[in-house]
Amino acid sequence: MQPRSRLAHSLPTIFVLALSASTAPAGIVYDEGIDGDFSGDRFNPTDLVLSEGVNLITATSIRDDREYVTMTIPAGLQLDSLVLVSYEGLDETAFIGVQAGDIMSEPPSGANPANLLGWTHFGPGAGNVGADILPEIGMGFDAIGFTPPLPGGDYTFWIQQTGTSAATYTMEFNVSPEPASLVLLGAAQLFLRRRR
Ligand SMILES: [Ca+2]
Repeated sequence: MQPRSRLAHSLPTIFVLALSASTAPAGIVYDEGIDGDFSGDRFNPTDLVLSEGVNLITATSIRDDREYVTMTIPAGLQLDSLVLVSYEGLDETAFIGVQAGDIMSEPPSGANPANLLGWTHFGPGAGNVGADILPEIGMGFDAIGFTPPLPGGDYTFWIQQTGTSAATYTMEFNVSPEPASLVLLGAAQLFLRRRR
């Protein structure tokens, strides 16, 4: 009788584990090797809608292959962190910038950082492989600047390796619901605005 009762006890545990695995939030996965090259047109970026959970992109950039990607963070969600998961390439430093909205107004050369929300360098040369680079982006020199998390909205990223050695990188965009207090505050403001 002993083995049978042990099985009976373990069944609910297995069920709960299976349930939590199937409902674990997960976001988009975009791999240039499978899904095609990201747009190189800053006025017509690739559009990705991030979901709650881990959103992964893998891309390769080299001189004249720039990546322009508009990340839409749906209302009620926020971008908590942007982790540089991996970086491969002989040129160990690449660039990432971000602007609010669905285009990148700034040209590849002669960009005005004052029009960017932020920017930073990334890769082994910048010493941030494995790190959350979102705070660094928010502190980009001469940019508008921000402190994470980034709230819901459209953000256009400009990512590039300007050197002649290709860089392949994977980045993780971690998205979670905005704290309930902020959602309630937003709802209260909307209510007050409508009453005026
Ligand atoms: Ca590319």
